[in-house]
Amino acid sequence: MKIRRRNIIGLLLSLMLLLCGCGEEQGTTGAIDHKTPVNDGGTIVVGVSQVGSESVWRSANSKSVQEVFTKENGYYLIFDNARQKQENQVKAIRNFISLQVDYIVFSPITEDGWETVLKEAKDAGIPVILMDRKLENKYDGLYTTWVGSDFYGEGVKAGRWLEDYLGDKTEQVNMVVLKGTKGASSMIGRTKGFQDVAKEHSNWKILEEADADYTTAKGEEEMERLLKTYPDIDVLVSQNDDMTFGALKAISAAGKSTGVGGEITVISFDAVKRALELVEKGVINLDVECNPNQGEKLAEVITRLEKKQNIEKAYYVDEMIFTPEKVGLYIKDRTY
Ligand code: GYE
Repeated sequence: MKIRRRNIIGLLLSLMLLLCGCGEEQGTTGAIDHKTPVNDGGTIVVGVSQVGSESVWRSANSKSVQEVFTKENGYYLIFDNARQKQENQVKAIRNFISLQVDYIVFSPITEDGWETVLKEAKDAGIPVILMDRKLENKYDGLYTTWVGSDFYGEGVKAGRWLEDYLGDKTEQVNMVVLKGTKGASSMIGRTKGFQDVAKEHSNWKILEEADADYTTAKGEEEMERLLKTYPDIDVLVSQNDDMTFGALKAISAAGKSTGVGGEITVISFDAVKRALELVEKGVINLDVECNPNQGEKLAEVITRLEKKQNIEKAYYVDEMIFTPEKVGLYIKDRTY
């Protein structure tokens, strides 16, 4: 039988002590059932620190992890929802370290601000696997590997599609960008990727890039403000579907139309089912897919680490783009 750092019963006891009083409000203890006695037959204990539940994408990402790190698959999952607060993520990671989990998986809300806690994990000898968002390069020695999307590439895809869509149009094209969470690698990559294509076109004018934190409420609020500030918006680039849903509400409240044949061309990211349905209806012109199904890859990486096999520093998930012409083929199979 495999010797783990700590047997699971001891872990449960510590966990109860540590988390006692936190309760569901803190969003901790996702997959823990304190009442079930667990026998450690080589169970792999994984602590997952999730950013929050700010978007449909995020919920799908959490589900993908929870579906794979199950008792049946030989895992014991401690899942923590940080509710969009970096300090909650730091706290969760510290808990995982005290519990001597076998692996820490976490989606860093921002690219920076992890120095101390990641050093603590390293000193404790616990491998850290990043999920979804990345860290600044200076952290390269403090995590084992990363599983996620090519955010810069997603931004470029949006730009290249728009290039194609606008054809040889030479008049000025006015754009606004709704950006995701400040400091998040997905926001940084998508912004830069799109900007780099925009720079190649002297007639593309980015009027403003507004922070909207990946939420529907902020998307609506910011879009309402942008519409009042700039009466002539031609293109909206919204860095996730949730912000797009809010923005579409604001646009229709302002009496404007979007999508195919509409006044404002809409580019969105994530490609969740509800957004794909809007692509099919021609309300959204383009949705750049971001794949939240990262659980399987994470488990594969852990299996490799368990077998002491080589692993890469980064694993990219597959992604595509959706336009009204071909989206119909994909909608029914979309589970999120
Ligand atoms: O696009 C957004 C989520 O980091 C890729 O975070 C992720 C983004 C995703 O809240 O919907």
